[in-house]
Amino acid sequence: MNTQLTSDQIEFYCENGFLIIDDFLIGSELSLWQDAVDEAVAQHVSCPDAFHNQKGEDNYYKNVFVQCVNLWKTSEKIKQLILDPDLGRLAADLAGTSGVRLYHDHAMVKQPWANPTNFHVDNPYDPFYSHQAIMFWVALDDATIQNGCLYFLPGTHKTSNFEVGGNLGQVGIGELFHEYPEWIEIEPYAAEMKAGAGVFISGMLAHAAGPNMTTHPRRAFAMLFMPEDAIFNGKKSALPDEVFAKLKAGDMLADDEHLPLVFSYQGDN
Ligand SMILES: O=C(O)CCC(=O)C(=O)O
Ligand SMILES: [Fe+2]
Repeated sequence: MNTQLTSDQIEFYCENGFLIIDDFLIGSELSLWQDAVDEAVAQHVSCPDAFHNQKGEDNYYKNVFVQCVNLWKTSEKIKQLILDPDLGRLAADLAGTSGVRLYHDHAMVKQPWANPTNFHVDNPYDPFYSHQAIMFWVALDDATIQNGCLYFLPGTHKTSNFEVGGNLGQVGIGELFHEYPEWIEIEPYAAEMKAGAGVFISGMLAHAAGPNMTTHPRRAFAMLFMPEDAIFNGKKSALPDEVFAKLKAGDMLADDEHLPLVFSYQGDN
């Protein structure tokens, strides 16, 4: 894993709200990640209690992607790969925070002929509000214009708010622009990425993905990190039931079992 950062890269992230690390996985690491995620996804979709978005009523959203959440809890291999302090340090350095917890992971598989992922902002859906929320999205297949690569609206992390996140259902790719008309002229950045590349995305950045117009799945695996001092805002979102049950708005999100501390400058790692 390439976990080095230059000051230019940090500056790019602060300015644009995303940063692509082209050569994140090195050599045989890519097949290790692909195999671990394939195995965990196969196990997950066959488990009736596991959360994935194929269960909902909304046929359009069902066909945006297959999303499997918290694979680190069922796959020892994924746990080993992602609860990595070097990765956590990268996220903390880019987000400008003293440490990060894993909020959740998710595999995002865009099947052949999948619908586009509408423009949206992630953090308004999270159980904490923060400009330091950051996601790391790793391409497990080449992500191309044809199979549904990500698109970013550079700089929108500076003007988005915590109230409006957008909608991934059948409202239209650009529905978010009704809420943020000032973004309408911002040219989207098409993030074509080779398998093994990763991209850090601010939780406040507007992003989307195209449809998959190929006969092969577009696999990606993402980790959502939250600052170590994140405060619960009352939303359950993807929090496990037992964590949510114990919380009241204003509490610190510091459950070491379910929201593990991946890296902290204040701790021992
Ligand atoms: O992979 C995709 O199509 C969208 C990913 C995304 O929006 C997310 O993980 O927050
Ligand atoms: Fe997103």
